[in-house]
Amino acid sequence: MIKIPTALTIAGTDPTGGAGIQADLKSFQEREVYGMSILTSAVAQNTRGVSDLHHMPIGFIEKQMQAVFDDIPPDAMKTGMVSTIEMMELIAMYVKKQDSPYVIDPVMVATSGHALMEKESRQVIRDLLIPLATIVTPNVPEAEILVNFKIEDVEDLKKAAKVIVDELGAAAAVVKGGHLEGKAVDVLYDKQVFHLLEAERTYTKHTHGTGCTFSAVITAELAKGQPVLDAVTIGKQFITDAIRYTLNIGTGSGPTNHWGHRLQGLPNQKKEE
Ligand code: PXL
Repeated sequence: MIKIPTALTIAGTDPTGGAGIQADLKSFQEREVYGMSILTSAVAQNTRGVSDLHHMPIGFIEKQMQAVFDDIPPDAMKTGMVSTIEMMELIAMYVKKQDSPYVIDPVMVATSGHALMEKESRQVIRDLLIPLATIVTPNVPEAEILVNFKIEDVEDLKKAAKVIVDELGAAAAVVKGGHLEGKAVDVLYDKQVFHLLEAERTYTKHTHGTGCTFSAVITAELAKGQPVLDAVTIGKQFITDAIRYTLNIGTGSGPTNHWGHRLQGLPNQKKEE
């Protein structure tokens, strides 16, 4: 019997399906990894913005964690929207008990400007969760909060990735340059080498959930046993296609196309050794 890789997302919801847990599960599925999800917060939002949110009681999040880990321990996991300090403490406890890869998408503020992480939690994600990460995947505004300096060009992306790894203790970081001008360049640093991942930029407003999708694909590939560089390279190709083959859904910043990669023929299987 072939062992099916499994991946878990711990995150918030997007009822319009483009971001959060919904984007993660679609991405796991597209990469042929069995997807599981634990809900941290229910978010009332659409492509125009967030109107309300409710955090799950901490005891209930713990019950969900027990349900998954007692039955189907994931081959890799990711966290997205984790708003409160107590949620972070709970997640840290579970991550420390297992040795599968752990991806952090340090979701802080929605594109619409709505805070998805409480301000007091910023220090705690830095101190408690980031040292446990296989890879952290911040965009420019998130990286600026984590490293405390302004990021304006590729050199700054490199500096930020180095601080996240060498000073904050993650095993690797990919700082995404999507918010900067020009080519869409991301910088991956794994304590040894900087890798620059470049793609042609698609000019579109439909970028809702790009961060969730990118980090979910990385998680799926790590679940298959792919090395970090390969996982990030596949993630970059996947999100580039998802943005390029836009769906044009919604009246605001619409979702990306989770099957865009199929239109490009990206291989879905783990590479031959
Ligand atoms: O893409 C960041 C993000 C993550 N998780 C949830 C979100 C968003 C952005 O809107 O709503 C639940």
